[in-house]
Amino acid sequence: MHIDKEAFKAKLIANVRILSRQSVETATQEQLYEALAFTIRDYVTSKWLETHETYDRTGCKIVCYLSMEFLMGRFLGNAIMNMTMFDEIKEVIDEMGIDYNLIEDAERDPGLGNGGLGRLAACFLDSLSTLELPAYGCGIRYHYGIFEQKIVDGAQMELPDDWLHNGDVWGVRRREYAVEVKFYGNVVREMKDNGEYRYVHENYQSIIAVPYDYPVVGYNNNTVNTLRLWDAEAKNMFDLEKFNSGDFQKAVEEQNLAKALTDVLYPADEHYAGKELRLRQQYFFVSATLQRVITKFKMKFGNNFALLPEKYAFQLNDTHPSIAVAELMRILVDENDVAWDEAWEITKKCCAYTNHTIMSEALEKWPYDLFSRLLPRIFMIVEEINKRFCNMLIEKYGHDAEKIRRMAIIADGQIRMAWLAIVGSHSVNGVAALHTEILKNQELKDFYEIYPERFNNKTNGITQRRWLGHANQKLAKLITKEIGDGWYTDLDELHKLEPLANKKKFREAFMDIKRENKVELAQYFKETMDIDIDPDSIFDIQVKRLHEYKRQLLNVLHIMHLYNQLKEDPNMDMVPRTFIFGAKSAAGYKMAKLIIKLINKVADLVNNDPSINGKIKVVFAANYRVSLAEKLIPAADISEQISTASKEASGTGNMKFMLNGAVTMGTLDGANVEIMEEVGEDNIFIFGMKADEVIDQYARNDYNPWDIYNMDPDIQAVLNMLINGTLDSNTETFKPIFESLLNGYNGSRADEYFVLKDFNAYAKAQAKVDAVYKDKDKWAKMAIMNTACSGKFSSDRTIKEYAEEIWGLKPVHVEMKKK
Ligand code: 26V
Repeated sequence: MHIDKEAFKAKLIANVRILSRQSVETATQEQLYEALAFTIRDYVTSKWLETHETYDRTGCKIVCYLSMEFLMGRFLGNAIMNMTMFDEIKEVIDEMGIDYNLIEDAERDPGLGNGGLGRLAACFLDSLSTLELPAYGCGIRYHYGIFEQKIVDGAQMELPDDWLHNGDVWGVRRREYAVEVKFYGNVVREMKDNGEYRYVHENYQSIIAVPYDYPVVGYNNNTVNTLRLWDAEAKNMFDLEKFNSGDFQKAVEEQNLAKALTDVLYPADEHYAGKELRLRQQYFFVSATLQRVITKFKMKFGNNFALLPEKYAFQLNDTHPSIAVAELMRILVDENDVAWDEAWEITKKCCAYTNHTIMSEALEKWPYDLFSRLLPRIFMIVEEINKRFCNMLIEKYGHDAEKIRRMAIIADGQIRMAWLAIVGSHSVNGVAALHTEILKNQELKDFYEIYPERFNNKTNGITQRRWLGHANQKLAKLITKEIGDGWYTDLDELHKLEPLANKKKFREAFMDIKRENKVELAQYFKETMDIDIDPDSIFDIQVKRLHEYKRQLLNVLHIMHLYNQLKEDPNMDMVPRTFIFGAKSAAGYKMAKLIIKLINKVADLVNNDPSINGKIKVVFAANYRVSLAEKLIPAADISEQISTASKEASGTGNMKFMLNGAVTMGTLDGANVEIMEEVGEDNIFIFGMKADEVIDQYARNDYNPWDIYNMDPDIQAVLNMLINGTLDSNTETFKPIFESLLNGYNGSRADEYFVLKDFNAYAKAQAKVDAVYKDKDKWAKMAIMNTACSGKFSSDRTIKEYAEEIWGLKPVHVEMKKK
């Protein structure tokens, strides 16, 4: 988009003045950031208004992506890029003598998500806007996002993430769309005029849900969709009516209910704890979203609810918003007199469910009494859904009581949210081909048997705009110079780079950029941690949430093994390697925290031992988050994707690394399988057990890691370091890791994730990396092939599949009215 540079400059100067009473010369970086953001927001708003006018005028279908998490990353740079204003704005900023990068760096990450699931939601919104697909992201405006991580004496400390501290430049509070959400109380039955019954919720406590809208700017078009995040507010300081009628207690309770509700994101991914506050959060944003949708629907289309599935689709991001199934039924049946059967058909047509994990710890199962107390009417509706579903099962499998017990939505005093989501949706999808197969054949086998037509795969993707266009501007420029800028909206264009892998000049240019990115990262580590790393070493990076199944432990045990080898033979021939980790652990996940400590203690040992001649370095990059990922990923040579096969649903970091020319070291798990298909076996390092082997081995239950320990002196030496004082003078510190690998810990099986079983295969694959890297040309070709073959992993491809195969959603072009 072309801008009038002088007008822009004048606006920016004026905004610095208005917002901070400063001049450009005296303003702080934060103040300059705020002023620039406001200036950009002005341009965004014209498109935003036009987009919604177009949606209203055409009455087009809209998808609501319901998610507890949106890990958006910084807005400013992304908005500027997507508005295609970057070059001009950069010029203006340079002319004004301001350092553009420092301004971008002044924006705090809105960390409203834990990891993959939340970041996927953000990539999807970017693609939806870029593809001109009408969409809302619907979620919660947490006052505190994912905690800020500090490392103190090797251990993780959690600090609150006060991301709203300097205000909220991008959010627009929309008091006019506030809705009331009701909790607790009781339900009474009333006779309607026609002799039927209606259920009425009484004596409830209310919370007001107030939406804040954030713009989601499409790339090089006029579409600006909305991320709508709901905040909780108390109904009244003192609800006077209740106060006067003597219910002081309740007025105060409502105050308290509102206060905590949207305070903080639950920071434990893949671990369900059954906390009431979380269920409150879920119902709160789902109910607010659906109430608002139905109100708007009725304004446009009256009470013709049969039309609802043609106008709205609700995508459930995991089971977290699956209560939508029951809430939509409530709104249709109780509030709008739609008959049950008709409402049920509408609900199923509107809802679709995505599964993001097979880790059983993550399955949400709410205790019956907690659920029925908090949401008495919703509970009745779930009971009715369950009754009808079980009746259907009895008709089908009358003889098989065990199966019916397994499949019931309510059983063993619990409500199984995944089952509710499956039964109430027309689509159930996994997030990578392997994952979907495991769902169909193992985890959700019973449901696949009765609803085969509902199951489908949607392999995840990432947005190339943020993860190449913004994160790796040098590479983006080089690629555009060679093949044009079509890849911004059609990532398959990158295939045009394949023949260039054979051109020496291109290989040099490509690897020069990789080296520059490595130098920049090395500088960042020097400044923030005062550590020296060699940009000519192999940058081997594993960044993701810390979880045992992701096997950061395998990586660090291998580093200890390398260290032992170097101690034996300091002249061992190897390319120097820098191992970089970034990972947050759930605060209460002891083993994960201990693994963080282990990584840091190994870093202390290795980095401070002059006898190994700096051949290996270990860096734990604290507070891993989207903005840090944007610095790390472009500098990677090796991308570690080493989860126990069958456990990682997809992974999306793997795709970001591939796009940026890193070579994957991985197991055949999640989307790694498809990455190998795209890039070819020669351009990836694959090792270890296959998914079916893991599943079989687990079923046989005859694995004994002691056999490995006893037979393999290298592994024995490494494990002994955990308990012999090498890493920590207190020999008890890492004992739980030793125990978990050999005997099982806290009820888990010995080496539950097959770290020792895969160790040798991993070490061998790592040795191969070393050998291949020595051949500079060969490595460059591999790196280029990874970028060139990453087209499939654009979230644009993923979103097109959702739009066509699940939502029935068509693009709507937004035209700007002439001024
Ligand atoms: C579960 C829970 C349980 C209660 C506490 C808070 C909380 C937060 C998140 C979750 C579910 C996490 C599931 C998840 O993030 N799955 C990841 O989804 C990615 C996108 O599909 C996928 O690439 C990763 O492989 C998968 O682990």
